[in-house]
Formats: sequence, structure tokens, C-alpha cells
Amino acid sequence: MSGAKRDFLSISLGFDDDQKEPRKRQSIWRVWKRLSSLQRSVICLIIVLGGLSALYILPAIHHGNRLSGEDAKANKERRQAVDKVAVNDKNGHEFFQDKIMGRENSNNNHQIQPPKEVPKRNKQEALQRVAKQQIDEYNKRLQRQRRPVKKPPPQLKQVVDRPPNGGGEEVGLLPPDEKQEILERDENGDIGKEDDNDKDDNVDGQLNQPEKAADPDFNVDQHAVPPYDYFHQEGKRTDRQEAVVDAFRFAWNAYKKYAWGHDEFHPITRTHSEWFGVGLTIVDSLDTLVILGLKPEYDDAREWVANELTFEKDKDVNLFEITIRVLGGLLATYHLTGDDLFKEKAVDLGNRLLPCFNSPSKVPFSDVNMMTSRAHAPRWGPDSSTSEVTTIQLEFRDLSRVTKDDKYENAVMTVSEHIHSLPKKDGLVPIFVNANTGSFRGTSTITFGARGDSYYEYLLKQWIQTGKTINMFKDDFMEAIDGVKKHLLRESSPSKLLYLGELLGSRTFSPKMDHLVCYLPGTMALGYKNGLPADHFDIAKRLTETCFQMYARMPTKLSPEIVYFSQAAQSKEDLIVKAPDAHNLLRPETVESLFYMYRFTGDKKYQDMGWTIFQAFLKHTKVENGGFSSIHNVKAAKATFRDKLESFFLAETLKYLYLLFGDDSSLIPLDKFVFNSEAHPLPIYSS
Ligand code: DMJ
Repeated sequence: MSGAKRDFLSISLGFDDDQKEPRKRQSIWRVWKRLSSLQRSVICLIIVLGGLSALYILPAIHHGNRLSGEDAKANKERRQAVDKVAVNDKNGHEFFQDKIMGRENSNNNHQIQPPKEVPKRNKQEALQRVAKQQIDEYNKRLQRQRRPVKKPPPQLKQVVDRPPNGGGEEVGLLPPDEKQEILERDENGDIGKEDDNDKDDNVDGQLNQPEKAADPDFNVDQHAVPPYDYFHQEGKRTDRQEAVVDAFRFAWNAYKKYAWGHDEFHPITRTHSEWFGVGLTIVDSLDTLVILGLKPEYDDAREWVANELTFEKDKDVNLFEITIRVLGGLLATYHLTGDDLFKEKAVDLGNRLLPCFNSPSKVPFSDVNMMTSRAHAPRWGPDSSTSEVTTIQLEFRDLSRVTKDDKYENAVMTVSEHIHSLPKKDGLVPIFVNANTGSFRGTSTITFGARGDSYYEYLLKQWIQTGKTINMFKDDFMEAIDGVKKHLLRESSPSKLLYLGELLGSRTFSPKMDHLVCYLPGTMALGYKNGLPADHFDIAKRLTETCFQMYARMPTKLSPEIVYFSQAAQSKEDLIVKAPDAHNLLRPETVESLFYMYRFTGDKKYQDMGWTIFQAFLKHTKVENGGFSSIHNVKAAKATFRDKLESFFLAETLKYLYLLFGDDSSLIPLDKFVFNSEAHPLPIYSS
């Protein structure tokens, strides 16, 4: 150690480092004068730094407020919860904006801070403010719904064994051409607005309920599911329904013989394949077996679920597909039968899917391993499909209502809030969204076909599922339909078929329409039936006709996967089918829309259209030795098989055909159930 340095240290400490004895104290001033200017500067610096440190540390010590790692985490979560509370404050919208823009509140003292007013900058902020208010109301209602309620009538758990009650209270069939507006409109003609006096305290009219639920396992709104004697329909079916039952049994028996317990059946080779490894065809078909009234087949399927179905599989699954097909199938079957087996399986699956939501943006990753919980983006790129991340909400919300555990609903509501807040093109969305950034890929296509379709479907259906209490969903749906009218709707030449095109790169119109789009007329009719504008129903009727023409104008009377509509004035044929698009996968969308149109109008022409399509399925897709198969080319006089029975043929196509051909609107009444995207009926709640 150098002499100068030793001298400085010994003086500053007040000790002689040689003798370890206190020196005779000298006056501070004399010591100071003996120091070099460097020594004085260093001392000044230390004093200043020490003072600053004391200012920061002492109050924390005083309040016992030093945070451990765990405490800090807990506090962060508390702050986030506080943010949620703050959005409920009357002026709290900008605070909410901070949350959804991913910025953290830097305030560290864990006090609820009043939100700062900031200028209104753009349309997105305005949307966010409206969303926040609606979400605020929604959260309040959700809290109220969590209150225990009294036990519903016990017979409702045994719906299958009870005699039919004449059915639900669906608001009858509309006579053709009578555009009766059937649901809530106030004096101003506004739809779905609640009376302030009603909305706060009344959960299904159950005011002042006892503190404890008599049966905590029972779904709060389960009593909304009307009983129906599903397994005693013999003698009540129409001939056409009997034909659908025969077709279902024909497919089911072949699947049972050659592919039982496997995901998918290949009827030509009589083999099978796995997708998720969960007996997909069985689980996806469960509620069809109930609705068609097939008791022995249902008993077999139930037994398989009870004894064989497990989700403990080291397998990556697609969140959207397994949600709509398997989670939706289990939940619907639980609601139709009251059998807790299906609820337990649904809960197990739901828990295994939750890791998908642990993304930086909370927009879920597309895939998750059911055993390891590892969630990730799809193998083919960084983005999730917009329709996929927005077509899980009905199921996860229902799971929360069934279990009385908010976590599932909260996870998907966060996604909906986020997507709602993003800028759109007149309500229309690009088909890709990044789970890390939470942003749309702005150059991707806008379409009501693949990867876009059911985003719009679930806007309307979530509004309906929640008793028309979350106007954000209705508003977004209405805005999207305005966007459709502005950007996507055109008439073909020469027949003036109304169709829905796409915007390539979100900008350039293409006259391409996927068969998938054909769900839209049914959904728009459902919206009209629930009080949305009459012109939605006019569009729905014309689109239904177009979708039927996609079948009727093909040599096989089956629709291709994709058509292009002719724009040229001189063209002779409206529909152009390219070779790679000419296959038919046994898809349900057109017969789904026919079902809604018939339920709402009673016009038998929709049944006849469905019958034409069903006959074509029988003629060209039925496999001699059992089952049905997708086909390669609908334009060929004699179609060739692709050798695959898609599970949605049993889950959706035959179910919608069966319902279309019946006249009993109390079988799945549409004011009590809303179908998920895979035709699994889930109950409509009152909030
Ligand atoms: C089904 O799995 C669902 O209807 C989905 O939303 C779209 N595709 C198929 C049927 O075509």
C-alpha cells in the first residue's frame, strides 16, 4: 500500500493502522486542511452518495418494505389486479390502455393510483375505452354470477331419463317472408341493451339466494338446459331423419369395426390414424349419438370414455382443434346428459391446455404438449391463426361456468379483449396474429374462409352465450358485417350470385370463396333472429342460395373446397373450380346454414336443398364396405376416394342434416343452446 493511500485511510477511519490505537483526535478543520485536493473530492463524493442512499433506504426500512423475490412477484400480481380494478373506475380507461399496450405501471408503492388523463389520440384508444367499460360491466356481472345460488330442481340432472316436456321455449318458426323482430328492442329500437334496474342483482331471477349453494358442483345456469328425452325418438323421426340415422350407423359401425378408439378412420384401406391420440371420432361424436337418440352406440362410446380416454399423452395438440372438437364435445355431452364423467374429462383436458396462454402477449400459442405442458408456436412459423385464438372462448367460458372456476374464462377473455383492441379494417381482421407481440400480421389475407372464419362466428355466439350482456362482441360483429358489405360482397356473372371474396395482403380483392365461408349465412340468420338488422337476414338468404349452387352446379352435386366467382360480363358460368380445389372433405357449413334457415323460416325449400346434398353424399362418398370418405374431384362424373372419414362428418354434417330434416324445434332449441364451431351445443347463460 502506498504511503499516501495508507495515510488517507487511517485518517478517514480515525485509527492508526500500525498501532491499532485511537489517535489523539484532531480538530476536523485541521485534518481537512492537511488533505490533498484529491482526498477532499473523494470525501465529498462519499458524503453525497451516502446521503442519497440514506434517503432511499431508510423509509423502506422504516415501513418494513424490503421485498423478497416472492413478495415482489406477489406485488406485481397485485399491481396487475389493481390495474384491473382501476379500469373499473369511471375515468380509468387510459390505465387500461397501459395494460393492454403491455406497459407496466412504474409506481412502486402499491397504492392504487388514479389514472392519468391523456388526450384521445386515435380510434384504437376510443375502442379501448368502450371495451374497458364493457369489460368492467362484464367483470362485475361475472362476480355476481359467482355468488352461490340455490340448488336447481333435482330432476334436471337426469335429463335423459325424463319424459319429453314438449321442449324448450324457442320463439317459434317465422312464417316465410315475415321479418319479425323477435328479441329485445327498447323504445329506441336498440338491441340487447339492459335495463339498469335489471342488470345488477338478478342472476336468472334468483335474488337474495342463500349464502351457500346446496350443490356446489351444479352449474349455476344448468337449469337453463331444457330436458329432452333424446333416447326415445323412435316413431317420432321423419323419413329423412331415419335416412340420416342409417347413414350415421353405417359410418359408426365401420369405424367401430376397423378403427375403434383411434382418432380417424380410413374407410377404403380400413385403417386408422392418430392426430391427438384421444379417440377423436368417438369424443367428437358423443353428442350426435345423444341428439340422434342412438342409445346402444352411445353406451359403447361412454364406456370407452370411462375406461380408455386419457389425456396423459406425450403429444403436441393444436389448441383450437382439440378445444372445438374434444373439449366442446365433452362439455356438450355433459350438458345433454348430466353425466359427471364428461365434466371430469373436460376439466382434465382444459387444465392441460392452459399453458398455451403463457405467451408474452397472452394471445395463446397454437400448440401444447398435453403431458409436458410445453406450449409453442406452430412449426411452420411464428404466428397463430386469428380464427384459432378466437375460437376457444365458448368452450373455456363454459368450462368456467361448469366448474365455477374463473381461470379458464379469464384466459380467453384476455385474448378477446386484446383482439378487440387491435386496429382493424372496418371490423375485418388479417388471418395471422403473433403470440409474442400480440400484433396482426398486417400483410396477411382478410377472409371469412380458412384461418379467419370463426373469429366472426364467435363474436356473435359469445354475445349470445353470455345472454347478450357483452356488447363488445355484438359491436365487433356488426362492424365486421359492415366491413363485409364494404369490401367483400360482390355479385357474380352471369347469375348475380351474391358471394364473399377475400382481400389478399389485406388490400387486393380476390373473387375466391372457401366452402368454409358457408357457415356465415346461418350465423347471420342467427344474429337476425337475436335482433340484429333485417338486412343481415337478406344477405344470409342470398348467401345460402349461393352456397347451395356450389353443390347444385357440380356434376356430383357436391361442392368443391374452393370456388372462384366469375367477374367477366361475358362469362357463361359463375363458378370456376381450379383443379387443386376440386376436392370435397364432407364439410358441414352449407347444411349448417340450411338448418338455421329452416328453423327460422319454416320454408321447406331449405330441407329440400339439404336432401339434394345428402343424396349426393350417399351417392359419391359412401364406401361400399362401410363408412364415408372425402373425395378428390367433385367435377368428375365418378368421384374417387381420398380415403378419410373426417370426424366432423359425424359431429357436424350428419347432426345438422338430422336437425334440418326434423320439425321438432325443441330438440336443441336455439334460445337455450348455442352451437360451437364443431356443432357441439353449449348452454346460453343469462350473463
Ligand atoms: C370443423 O372442424 C369446424 O367447423 C371448424 O370451425 C371449421 N372446419 C371444420 C369443418 O369444415
